[in-house]
Amino acid sequence: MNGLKRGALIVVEGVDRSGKSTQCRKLVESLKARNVNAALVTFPDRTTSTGGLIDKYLKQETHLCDEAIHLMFTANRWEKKAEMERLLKQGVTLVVDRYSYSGIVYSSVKKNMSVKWCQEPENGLLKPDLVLLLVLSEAEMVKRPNYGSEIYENREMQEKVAQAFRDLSEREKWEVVSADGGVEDVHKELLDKVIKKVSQVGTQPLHTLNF
Ligand code: NYM
Ligand code: MG
Repeated sequence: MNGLKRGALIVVEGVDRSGKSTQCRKLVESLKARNVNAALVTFPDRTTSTGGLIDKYLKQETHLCDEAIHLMFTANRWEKKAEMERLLKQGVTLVVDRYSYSGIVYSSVKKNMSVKWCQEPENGLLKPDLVLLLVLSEAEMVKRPNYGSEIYENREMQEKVAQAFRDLSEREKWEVVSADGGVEDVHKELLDKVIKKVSQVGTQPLHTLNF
């Protein structure tokens, strides 16, 4: 890599309303303030052609069968792979708000698609250097009842998703961070882990997902 240090691929996962988007924005700001070249990536990216369809599906303005929408979410990540790889190799650390794990978890809790089936099309995408899972306690989940009107935003689905994320985090040995605390406390804990990772990956090769 000509001595140039690459950026780190950092993924933040969790249920809806766990504070991911706020935390991802703050991570990018804090990294930049420390002169770490960083950028935010959000999935689904609703601005691309697949993203437009995903947006309509989530808002329940169009119907797609479970298998088709699963593959749309995956295609939405494939569309961004080359650009993400280019940025990482240029030394930009990417903070990613949801990734393949959201894809696998939200789809596989529907029961008609196995985890194995859901994982398959994710293979070959860039492998994160660090996955941070934001978890809400049962008590805190009850305090945040104001889901929006998108398709998966209901208690039953979110509880299944939360459990599936916990199972995956144990298998994959992720960093699990409580999202119950105040925004600044959660931010501090995340930033600490991210900064450590950024300093470690410099000359390490990028890998791809291989479930
Ligand atoms: N979602 C997100 C999926 O079902 N599969 C995926 O691959 C991704 C990236 O989209 N309820 C779901 C989870 C969310 C919804 O995401 C919209 P967000 O981060 O709430 O905008
Ligand atoms: Mg949401």
